[in-house]
Amino acid sequence: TLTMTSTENSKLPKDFLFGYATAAYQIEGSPSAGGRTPSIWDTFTHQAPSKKNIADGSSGDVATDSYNRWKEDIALVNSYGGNAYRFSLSWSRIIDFNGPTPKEGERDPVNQEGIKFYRGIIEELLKFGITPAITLFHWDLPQALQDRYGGWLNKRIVDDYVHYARVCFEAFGDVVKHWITQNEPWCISALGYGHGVFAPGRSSNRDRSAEGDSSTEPWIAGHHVILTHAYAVKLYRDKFQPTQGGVIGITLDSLWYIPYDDSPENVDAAQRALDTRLGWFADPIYKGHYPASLKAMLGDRLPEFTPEEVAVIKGSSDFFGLNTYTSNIVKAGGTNEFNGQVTTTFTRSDGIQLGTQAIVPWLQTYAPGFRSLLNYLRKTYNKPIYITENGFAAKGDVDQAPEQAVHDIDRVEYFREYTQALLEAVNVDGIDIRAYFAWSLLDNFEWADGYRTRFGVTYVDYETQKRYPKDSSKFLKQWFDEHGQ
Ligand code: GBH
Repeated sequence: TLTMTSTENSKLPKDFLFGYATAAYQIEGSPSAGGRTPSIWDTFTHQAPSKKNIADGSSGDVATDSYNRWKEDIALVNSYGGNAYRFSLSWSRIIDFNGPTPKEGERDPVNQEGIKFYRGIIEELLKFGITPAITLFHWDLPQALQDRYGGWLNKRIVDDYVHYARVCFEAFGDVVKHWITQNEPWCISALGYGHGVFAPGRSSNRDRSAEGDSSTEPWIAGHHVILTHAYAVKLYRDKFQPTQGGVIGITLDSLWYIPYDDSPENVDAAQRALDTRLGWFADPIYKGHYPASLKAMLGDRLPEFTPEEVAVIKGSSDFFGLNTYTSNIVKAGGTNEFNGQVTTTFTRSDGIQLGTQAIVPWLQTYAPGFRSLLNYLRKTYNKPIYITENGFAAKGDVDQAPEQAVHDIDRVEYFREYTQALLEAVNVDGIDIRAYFAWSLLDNFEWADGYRTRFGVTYVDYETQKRYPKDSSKFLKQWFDEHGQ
């Protein structure tokens, strides 16, 4: 592999967006403030502790209290050299679900307090010259929509989602020029409806959930996520893009998959893993159809798009939004359909670990896989790439006083290697990459893991809500100072 030697060759493109990412439910807290109604994550986190939905029994009720401390958070983005901030909007703050189910042809009203809240954040960002990149949906589905018709399992969600998107484009589109419709549909579908470890926690395989049919529901939920994305994009392109001039697309999550050895079955298995994690959503959106391997695995359990829907879905993303954290080594065999019926490991055929282990079992540092994935995306989908999340949960983060925890050596090492791979992807491989957001601005509510797993470049003391910049924030600032232009 080529590596770079000269520094002139290691610049990022002009207008590159560099910054930090968060998501509403993971940071805001204040679940009943300003007319907000519950989301499925409020419900899921508040279910009986015996269900063990959340490892430490916690919830996002307080989180990093960013509903009140958002000014301080934005000042952090600025002090860490960010010229962009990716955050998500809470659907349950923006649309008012306090009233009765609307009659046919009517919609739930807009909650002006929610609009005001996010308008404040956006204007504060603009004061600092920080570009807002908005995720419309990062998993916190309004509970009302779950109760009315089963949320993602019902196609009625398309109208509700498009209504919500329209309200956001109208309220913020004069100043917001970067829109992400959906965050990681694989997680919504496979973890919410397959493994049942994320809200709404439906699974036929999971002992603590009696409800749900994991052989069909994840594929239906995923199908509807694609449709909501595509119809919101159509609305934006028809009614807003011509005057507002922004870009809109989707964020998918993927790992890089490395065959265990060069046997044809393991090479095939790695491709199938990629088809299932990434192609499930990327192929319809960028090519207009599901991957053949997914169809072969699922038969008529995989829903079909009508020709009119295909026309809306195909090409419905202005960019490729990528969240990526790690790589897996893949062997053929296994029953888990959500990873393409393969088995995955971090242990190479020579017995050596792929990289440095994070505190979570699913994550090891392996930057060459990041560069390979970027090359695969260019080859397969050929769109400008926005890296909307990338980060690490270091072992040293836990059970330490903040003064020690801020020296996050493993996270600095992770970012050093991944940002170097990014520079090589841009300058050596010539890939069109336009954004990089580190996950995350702050330690925050890490979904089913609760608060013990910390992904922040800022340490948060959950007793005092005091923020402490970690060494990784200094590393990233310096990196962008050096390579941005
Ligand atoms: C991202 O998901 C999310 O967008 C973000 O909100 C989150 O905080 C961040 O990652 C860090 O995790 O796959 O069953 O072993 C990344 C994909 C999906 C990886 C859930 C970890 C754990 C459960 N993540 N997965 S499982």
